[in-house]
Amino acid sequence: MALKTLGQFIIEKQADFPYAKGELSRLLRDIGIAAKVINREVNKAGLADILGESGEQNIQGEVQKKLDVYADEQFIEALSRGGECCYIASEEHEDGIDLSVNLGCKNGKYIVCVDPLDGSSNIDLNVSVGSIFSIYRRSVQDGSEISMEEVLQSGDKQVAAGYIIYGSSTMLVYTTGKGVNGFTLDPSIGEFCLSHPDMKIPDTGNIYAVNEGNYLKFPQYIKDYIKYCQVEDPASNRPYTSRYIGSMVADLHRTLITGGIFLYPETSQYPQGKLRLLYECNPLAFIVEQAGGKAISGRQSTLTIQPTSLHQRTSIVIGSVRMVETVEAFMDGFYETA
Ligand code: P6P
Repeated sequence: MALKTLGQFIIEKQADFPYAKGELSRLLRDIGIAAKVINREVNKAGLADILGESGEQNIQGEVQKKLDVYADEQFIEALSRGGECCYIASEEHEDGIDLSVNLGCKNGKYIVCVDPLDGSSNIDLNVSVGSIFSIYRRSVQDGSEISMEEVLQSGDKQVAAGYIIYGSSTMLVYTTGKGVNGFTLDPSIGEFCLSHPDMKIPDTGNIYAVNEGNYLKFPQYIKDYIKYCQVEDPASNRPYTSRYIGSMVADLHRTLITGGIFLYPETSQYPQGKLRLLYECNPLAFIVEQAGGKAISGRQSTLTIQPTSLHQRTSIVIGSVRMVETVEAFMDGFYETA
């Protein structure tokens, strides 16, 4: 396959959008730039003095690793400079960042929700971590001050979403609503190159990913489903394999490629679920559904949830469509307790 860079691909696909004037293309390229800069630091975290904790706490009450802060700064820097984005909702900031006050971003048409470095508690363990982004268009395009209802749009209104996984290789995977494509960073030329065109998630699989340490806190239908995964039934390829990395981007990337299911259900500790809707679950749900999979939060499709706050949490069951449907069947009590 001839080498095709992310930049070339974005321009080529711009034709998919008859009214595109290149703003979204530039925005995606700005994100790619931030990803390359973050990748450089993540890859040498063990060496540079940016390992370890910055001492401050982010709004999640988690001690911020310096790389969290660094990654957040890179996205803000790249998006401010690019001028296409007028507002950023970041996991690292309690309030959103209104860029429209910057002259260059005043007419930015896009809102970006970002988890600059998800799974960062794994940084010191050399486990793969990731950045996750979600892009919306402003509902008004008159350069007026942005309102919260423009920011709090449901996931099915996303115009684009993606993630970067900093792993054994660094990949950027994204969708603009017309399929999912994956790009691998070639460090020798400093470019993301198309390596996984038109990604599709298998409609079933035999890997389930859940933090089983929460087992006793799960609702009964989840406990029943987990037992179902462990019961011997060669006809349905069970028992499944359990894989849980604790870094959502890494777990979802594996699920997208091999098929399988990832569950972070509501628990007694997190009755709304733990994971964040705007910059973890919505972008990953958009990608997985664009690749032919499914994502639900309780009985609702994750992408239809109407957000009410920037950092709200949700439960999520996401992955191969037939496996998610089996969980729905357990929810509806169609299965005997295993
Ligand atoms: P737990 C990382 O902190 C994160 O937000 C996701 O990347 C990951 O899937 C989840 O939390 C892990 O949570 O409670 O299983 O450690």
